[in-house]
Amino acid sequence: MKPTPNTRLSNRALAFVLAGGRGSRLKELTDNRAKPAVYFGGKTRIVDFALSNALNSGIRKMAIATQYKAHSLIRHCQRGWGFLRAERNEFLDILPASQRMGESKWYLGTADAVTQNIDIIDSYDIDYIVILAGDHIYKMDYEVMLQQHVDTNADVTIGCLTVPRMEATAFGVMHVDASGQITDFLEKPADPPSIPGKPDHALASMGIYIFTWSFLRTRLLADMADDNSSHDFGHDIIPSIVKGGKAMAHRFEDSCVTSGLETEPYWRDVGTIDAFWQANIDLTQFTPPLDLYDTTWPIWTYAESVPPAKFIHNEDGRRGYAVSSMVSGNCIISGSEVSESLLFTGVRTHSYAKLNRVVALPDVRVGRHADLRNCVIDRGVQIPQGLVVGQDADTDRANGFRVSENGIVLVTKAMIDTYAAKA
Ligand code: ADQ
Ligand code: ADP
Repeated sequence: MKPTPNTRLSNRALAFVLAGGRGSRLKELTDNRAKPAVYFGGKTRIVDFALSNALNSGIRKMAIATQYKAHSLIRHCQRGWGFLRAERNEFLDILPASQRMGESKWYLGTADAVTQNIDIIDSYDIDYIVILAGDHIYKMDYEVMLQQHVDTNADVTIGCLTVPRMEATAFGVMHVDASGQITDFLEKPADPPSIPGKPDHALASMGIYIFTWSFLRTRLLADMADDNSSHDFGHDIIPSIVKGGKAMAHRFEDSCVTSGLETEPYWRDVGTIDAFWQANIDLTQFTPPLDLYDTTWPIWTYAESVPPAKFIHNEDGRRGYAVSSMVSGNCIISGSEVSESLLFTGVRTHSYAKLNRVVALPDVRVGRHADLRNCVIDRGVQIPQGLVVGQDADTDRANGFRVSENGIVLVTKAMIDTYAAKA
């Protein structure tokens, strides 16, 4: 019998992750790190979702374009993704903005981040490029989308999902015909057009694009020479292909990965403090909307080798416990109550402290008798003894903490330093 050649399209594709944006709506959480490097879900960082999706889809060649506050992102990628082996033709190439093709020091827009690396991408010898944002939480099989791209002979295939119409102002919004071809594309419209027959919903771009590399390459060179272009996929490249080429919509429902636990397709842009807090707290629910325990679609990350979480009585017999919570390795819950909270690696809570609906990033220390509710505590913050957070917004603001629109409190190291200096 004749052997069958490997026809998986993912073998001939590059995943190109855009990770250079500022993500300023996450406020002080992105003061020192890019949004894709922000922690999520107890062990992982946001960028691990796009990279894991690529790996789980069978894509072995990956590149990540970085620029803004890239240090911890680069360190994370080097440590966590170093297991890819160049000799097996698998890699994650880190591409900081560095004046390769054009004159500019920075990537001007998302398309420019690809253009400036054309020579490097050529050297990868790939047929397809899967452009991804490094800042969304979801599980998706890109092989399914690649197959659609090839089957429909599209110039570009764009991942899309249905969102409430009023939220669509933050997205590229499209109209499609019966065949799925995009007939109109508006980047972040003030008054988003709705889906025919669904007045309260719009079809939004997920910022995921698949191109045949030779096609995109030609387009990018033309775009580079266009002084009127902002060199951005959403503003320039996509609208021009919709007008003069074949742009196809790919529905997220067709390729989203579920373990069976998720009741609907899960995709989140955790771009605000409120969205970030909610998506993390949601994971502690009895039936969470996103299954992180799905062994068929693991989310890969850099994991330190640490001892297990520990729960202990204090000397007075006060119990240390956590309920409806996720507690990572190297946490010690000593004589304190933790509920509906998510604790990242290495969090320590001391006697008589109470944590309710708290997202505590790695290495947080919570002093005795502290009472924390509805808050996000940044990495390494030492909460002083007896501090109360999340009960009165005016007090929290007076203490120098940030209170979000929905009343979620953000506490960072700099804020605690200022607070401690005043006390
Ligand atoms: P936005 O998310 O607003 O809209 P953008 O700010 O361009 O678009 O960010 C997309 C991704 O590119 C992010 O991961 C960001 O970090 C990165 N990025 C931004 N500027 C960059 C640069 N100069 N160099 C490298 N990387 C950069 C986009 C689309 C919309 C779509 C939404 C979906 O434009 O049409 O609906 O994504 O979230
Ligand atoms: P409290 O929570 O009462 O303020 P501690 O922080 O001193 O008290 O911790 C109480 C217990 O936590 C210790 O007796 C020990 O069992 C455990 N513990 C604290 N730090 C460590 C550590 N680095 N490694 C292992 N166990 C520890």
